[in-house]
Amino acid sequence: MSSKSQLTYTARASKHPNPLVKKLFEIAEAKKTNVTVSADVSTTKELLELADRLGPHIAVIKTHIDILSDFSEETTNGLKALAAKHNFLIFEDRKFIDIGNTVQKQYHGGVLRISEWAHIINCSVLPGEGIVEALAQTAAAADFPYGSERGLLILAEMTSKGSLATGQYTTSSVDYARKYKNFVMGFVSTRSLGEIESAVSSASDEEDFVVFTTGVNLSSKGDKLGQQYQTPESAIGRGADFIIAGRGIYAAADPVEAAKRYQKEAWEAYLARVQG
Ligand code: 5BU
Repeated sequence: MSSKSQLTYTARASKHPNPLVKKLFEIAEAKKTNVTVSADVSTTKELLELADRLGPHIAVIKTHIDILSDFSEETTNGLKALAAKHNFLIFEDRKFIDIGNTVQKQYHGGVLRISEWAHIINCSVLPGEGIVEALAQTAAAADFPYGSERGLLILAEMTSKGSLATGQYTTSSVDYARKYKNFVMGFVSTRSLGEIESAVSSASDEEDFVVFTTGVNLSSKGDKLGQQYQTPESAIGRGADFIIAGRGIYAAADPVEAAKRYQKEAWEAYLARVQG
C-alpha cells in the first residue's frame, strides 16, 4: 500500500497540489464519507431523486449519462445544483478510449458536453499516451462556467472476470499518471498502485494518487455477467481511498439506509487504516 494511504484525508488535502483532489479530500472529511454511488438508473427523475436523497452520505456521484433515456440540459443542471446543495463531486464514467482527436470532441462537445458538468472523467490508456495528453489539453484550454477544476482517473484495472487490464497495461497507466500528474488525479483500480515501478519515474515523496475502487457490495459476491465484488472493508484495506457502489445501494429496498451502511463501514475501515 502507498505510504499516503496511512495519512488522513485532511493531511493529504493540506499538501496536495491538485485543487480538485484537495476539494475531494475536504469533502470526505467534512461529510465523513468516502462513498461514491454509481447511480446507474435510466431516467433523469430517478437520477436526481437518488442524488438528492443520497447527497448527504456521498462524496461523489458516478454517472453513466448515456444510459439515461431522457437526457437533456435539465439532467445536468439538476445534477450541478444538487452537487452544490450537498457538496459532492460529479464523476462521469465515460471510459474514453480512442485517438486524441476523437476523445477531445467526445469530452468537450457533442450532445453530452461532459466537460461542462463532470468534475471527474476516466479513460483507458489502451490507445497509448496520446489519449491522456488530449484530454489534459482540452481541460486546460476550456473556460468552464461551472467550477474550474477538472481531473482524470486512469482505468488501470477492472473488476470484471478475466479483465485484460493487467501487467504492462497497468504499469503504463502508472507511467502516464506520473507524466501528466497535473491532470491525472489517480486511478480506478482494485488496489493502491503507488509501488509500481514506472519507466517514466519512480514514486516520489510528493506523489499522492487517489484510488477509486469499484465492484463493492455488502451482500453479493458478483453478478451473472462477470462482475466480481468485494466489501467496503476489503477495498479500503487494499488501498482504496474511495469505494464505488452501485446496485448495493440504489437497488436496495431502502437506498438511504444502504448508503448509510456503506458510509459507516467504509469510514470505519478508513479510520482503522489511518490509525494503523
Ligand atoms: P455495481 O452495480 O456496483 O456492480 O456497479 C458498478 C459500477 O462501476 C458500474 O457503473 C460499472 O460500469 C462500473 N465499473 C465496474 O463495475 N468495474 C470496473 O472495473 C469499472 C467500472 Br472501471
